[in-house]
Amino acid sequence: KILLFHGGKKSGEKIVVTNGQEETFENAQKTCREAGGKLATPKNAAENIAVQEILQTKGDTAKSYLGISDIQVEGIFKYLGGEKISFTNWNLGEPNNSKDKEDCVEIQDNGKWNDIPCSLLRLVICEF
Ligand code: GN1
Ligand code: CA
Ligand code: CA
Repeated sequence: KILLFHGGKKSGEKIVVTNGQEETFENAQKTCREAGGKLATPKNAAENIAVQEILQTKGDTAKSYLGISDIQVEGIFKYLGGEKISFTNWNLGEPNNSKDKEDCVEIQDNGKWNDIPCSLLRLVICEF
């Protein structure tokens, strides 16, 4: 397989890396899947920090999608595999489903999460 990613961060058994591109949720999900991974899905504080550290290397208040959404049932956030989420790091006041159309989750360079529309462009960070 061609090496598409570099500069990754290891946390336990997971490696998180970016391809440096900004994509919609659907396309970012596809990019990660085609590379043999999935969208970054931090399940504890250490994994969340690994993603945060990648964002900090990008500067310019970079943000990326997580592999989490409430597309199926409004207000119930689930992993891409369908289970309810077990770890969260929401910013104060989030998730707020602003304008009734925020079903995807971004992580900001302070490590905090915010729900946003899935159509926005965000840095692709995958986990392997
Ligand atoms: C942003 O721009 P505004 O205030 O309508 C953000 C929401 C946050 C909110 C927090 C697209 O909404 O997700 O909950 O700030 N929207 C976007 O105040 O980033
Ligand atoms: Ca929502
Ligand atoms: Ca929000």
